[in-house]
Amino acid sequence: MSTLYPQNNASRMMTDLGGIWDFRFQEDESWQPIAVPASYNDQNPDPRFRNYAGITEYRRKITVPAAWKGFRFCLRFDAVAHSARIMLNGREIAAHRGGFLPFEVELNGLMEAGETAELTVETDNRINHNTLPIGTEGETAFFGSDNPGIPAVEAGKKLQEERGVNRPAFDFFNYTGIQRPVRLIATPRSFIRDITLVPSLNGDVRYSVETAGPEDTIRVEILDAEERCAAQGEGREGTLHISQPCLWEPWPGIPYLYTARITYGEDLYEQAFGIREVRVEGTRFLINGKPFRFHGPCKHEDSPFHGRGTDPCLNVTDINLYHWLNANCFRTSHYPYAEEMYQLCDREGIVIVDETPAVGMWASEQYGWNLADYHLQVLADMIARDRNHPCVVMWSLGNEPDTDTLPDKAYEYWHSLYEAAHRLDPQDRPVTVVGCQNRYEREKVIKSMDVVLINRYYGWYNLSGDLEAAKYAFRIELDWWAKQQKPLILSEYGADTIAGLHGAVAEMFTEEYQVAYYEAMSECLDERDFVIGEMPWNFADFATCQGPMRVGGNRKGLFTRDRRPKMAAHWFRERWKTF
Ligand code: BDP
Repeated sequence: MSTLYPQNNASRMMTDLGGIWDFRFQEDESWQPIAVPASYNDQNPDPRFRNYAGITEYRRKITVPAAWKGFRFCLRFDAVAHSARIMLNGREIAAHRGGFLPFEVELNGLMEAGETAELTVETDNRINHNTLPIGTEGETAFFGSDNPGIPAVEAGKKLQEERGVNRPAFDFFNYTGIQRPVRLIATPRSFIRDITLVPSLNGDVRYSVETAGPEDTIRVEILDAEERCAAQGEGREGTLHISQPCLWEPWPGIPYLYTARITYGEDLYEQAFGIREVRVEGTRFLINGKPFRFHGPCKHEDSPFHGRGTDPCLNVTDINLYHWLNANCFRTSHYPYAEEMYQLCDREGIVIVDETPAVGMWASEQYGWNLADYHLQVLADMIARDRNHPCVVMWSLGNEPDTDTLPDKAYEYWHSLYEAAHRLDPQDRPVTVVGCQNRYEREKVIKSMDVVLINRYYGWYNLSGDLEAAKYAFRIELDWWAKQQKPLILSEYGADTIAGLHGAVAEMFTEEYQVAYYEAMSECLDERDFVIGEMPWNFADFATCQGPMRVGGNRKGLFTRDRRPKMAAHWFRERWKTF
C-alpha cells in the first residue's frame, strides 16, 4: 500500500499525535503514561517492559478539527511494531502487519469534523516464523549456548517453554510499540494518492500521478533549488524536460534536489527528487557514470531512552558524524528506517542500501515456512515508499539467509524476490541480498545478485584474535570471488570493543584490537579492484537481547551508544579522507 509522506501545505493539514499516551499490557486493568513515538521497552524499570511478549494497548483521545469539514481525513501511522489493530471508540477499524512501514486509516464515515473519539492502538511484539523479522518460539536464544542433551538444562528449557519464550532470531533488541510518528492528516476529497518520478541524466523526468476523485486536470511543475520553474506540464503521466540539469551527487559532491509540485483539483503535493543514475557495469558501481566506492558503517535505529523510536535530533547528529567520518553511505540494517532519515540523506548526499526486515532466516527450514507472499508484500511496500529517494541506490532483499544448505531451493526463493524488485522499481536499481559467512563455493544466491554483499568475521567469530590467520583466510576467499567477476561490498565486518579498554598488546575487546582488525581487513580489501565497498559493523554500539556473548549489547560500534568515538572511528576518519 502506498501512502505519501504527510505534508502541511496550502491544501493539506495535519496534527501530530506525538506526546504522552495511556499504555497497558493487555491483561492489566490500569493505564500508565508512555511517550509516543518511542519504543516502550526502556521507559519503565519494570522488567516486563523489557521482556513482555504479547499484546499491549495504547490509548488517547483524538479530535478532528471542525475546520476540516469537507476534507478527507485519516490517521497515518509511520510504523507500529510488529503488528497493529486500530480501534475507534472500541470498534476495530483497521489492522496492519509488519513493524517498519507506514499505513493509513480513513476516518471519513467514522467521525465527523469537530468530533472527538477514543483511539486505541493494540500492538503485538511477538515474532515467529511468519513475521519479519523472524523470531523463535521456545527455542534457543540467538548466540546462546543451549548445551543440548543435558537433562537438567533440558528441564530448564522446558520450564521456559511452559512460561512462553519468544526470542529474536537476530542480534538486536526486539524494540516495539508505536516507534514512529502518528498523525491526523487532511487532504481535499479529490486527492493525490501517489507520485512516481524517473529522472534521467539528460534532464528528462518521466512521471506518473495516481489520484482519487473525479477531477481531470493534473499539473506538474518542476522547481529548482531556488524555486524557479525548470519545467512544467499537464496530465496523469508524461515526460518533462529540464535543460542543463544539476545532478544529485553523493557526498562530497552537491546533492542537488528539485521539487515536483503536483496539483490536482484542490490538492497539492510537493515531492523532492534528484537527478542521478545508478548502474552496475562489469565490476563497477556507477553513480552518474562515475565509479562509486561505498564506505560507511552499517547502522541501527537505536539509542538510549528512545530505543528504536524516531528522533530527529539523533538522525541529524548521526549524519553529521558520518560527515565527520568522511563516510558516504550506510545500509539500513536490518529493516527500512523512518522516512525522515531518507529525506535527510537526500539532502546530505549520503547513499543508502535499503533493506527489508527479512533477518533471522538462517535456518534452511525457512524454505518451508510460507513466507514468500508476505516477504514480497513487504518488499513491494518498501519500494513503493522509498522509490523516489535519490539517496536509495540499491535494494537489499534481506540479511544473512541460509543459502548454502539447500542451494536450489534458496535460489528459487530469493530469485523470485530479486526479479520482483526489478519489476517493481520504476528506477530499476540494482538488487542484492546480504550473505552470511558460509560455504560460498556451493551456494548460488549471493553470487547471482547485481552486487555481491558479504558479511565476514575472520579474526572475530572465527580465527579469533589471530589477525595473520584471518588475513590468510580472507585472501583465499577473495581469490575465489575475484573469479566471479562481480562487484563486491564487504557489507559487515567488525570486532566487539569495550570503549576505554586498552592493551599494549592488541587483544580482543580492546580498542587497539579493533583498529588492528580493521587495518588487517583493509589490507586485503585494498588489493582488489572488484571490491567496491566497505561497511564496518557497526556505526555505534547497540542494544541486543541478553546472551553470553553480549556485554550490555553489541559492542562493535565505531562509536559508543551515546556517540563517542572509539579509536577505530578516528582511524576510519583518516582512512576515508583519501577515498
Ligand atoms: C551478523 C549480523 C548482525 C550482527 C553481527 C554481529 O548480520 O546483525 O549484529 O553479525 O554478530 O551476523 O555482530
